[in-house]
Amino acid sequence: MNPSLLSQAQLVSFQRDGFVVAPGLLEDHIIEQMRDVADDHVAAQLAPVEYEVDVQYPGSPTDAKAKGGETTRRLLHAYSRHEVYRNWAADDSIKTILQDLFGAPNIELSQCHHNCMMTKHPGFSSATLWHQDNRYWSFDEQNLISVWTALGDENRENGCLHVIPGSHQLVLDPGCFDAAKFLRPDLPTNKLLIQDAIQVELKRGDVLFFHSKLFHAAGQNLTNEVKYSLVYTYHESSNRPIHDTRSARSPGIPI
Ligand SMILES: O=C(O)CCC(=O)C(=O)O
Repeated sequence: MNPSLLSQAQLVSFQRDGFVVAPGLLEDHIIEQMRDVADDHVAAQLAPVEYEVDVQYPGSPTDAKAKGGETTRRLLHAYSRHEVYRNWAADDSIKTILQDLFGAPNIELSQCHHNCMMTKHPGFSSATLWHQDNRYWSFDEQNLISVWTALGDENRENGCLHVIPGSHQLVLDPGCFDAAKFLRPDLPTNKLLIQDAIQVELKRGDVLFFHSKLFHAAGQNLTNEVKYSLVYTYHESSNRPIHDTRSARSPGIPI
């Protein structure tokens, strides 16, 4: 393995909190290239795209014909979209940090989960309620890590992520969740849990690593600029997707 890019304290904080930020990992000229590609693909609505109207989260346009009905939410299959995205997915810095966080040498990118450019557009972006990413993911072990690269500053105003530190260790009863596996905000026990949330503000080029069981949420973009975040999910090569599930639809990419 390469020498670690995270300090021992950062590695410990990931185990404890379920997330860690590597500041300024991505160089500015690469960010510019990534943003240009995203701008082009949004303008062309280059498939596969998920629209705000598809998610029907709080704040989404009601239907495709409503104002803002063509607002993109995610440019899907980011890995296949452009070399600049592929290169970053397998960059040495990402690989080394993931090897440290998993404590294992062989890592794969899942093409089935995240693998997208998250876009949050002014005017029509929606909020995401509290959830764990692995609610619909099917692997031998619920031990995956998502890598969220900020292609611009992320803060409360433009809908940055909020997380509940340490919540990746929780085991909650099914009754804590609604039908879509979001935490029910009406339950007193959930309200207590959510009180511990913090916002994860990121600077352009920062990279957030977070565990697939970490509870997180995000707000709407209330600014005048689109927010772009490139998000990939990884697992140890020995942690296999369950046959015939969505997690097994496309092969993992060893990095
Ligand atoms: O930016 C957001 O709204 C959060 C997205 C998110 O949490 C997810 O896709 O799992």
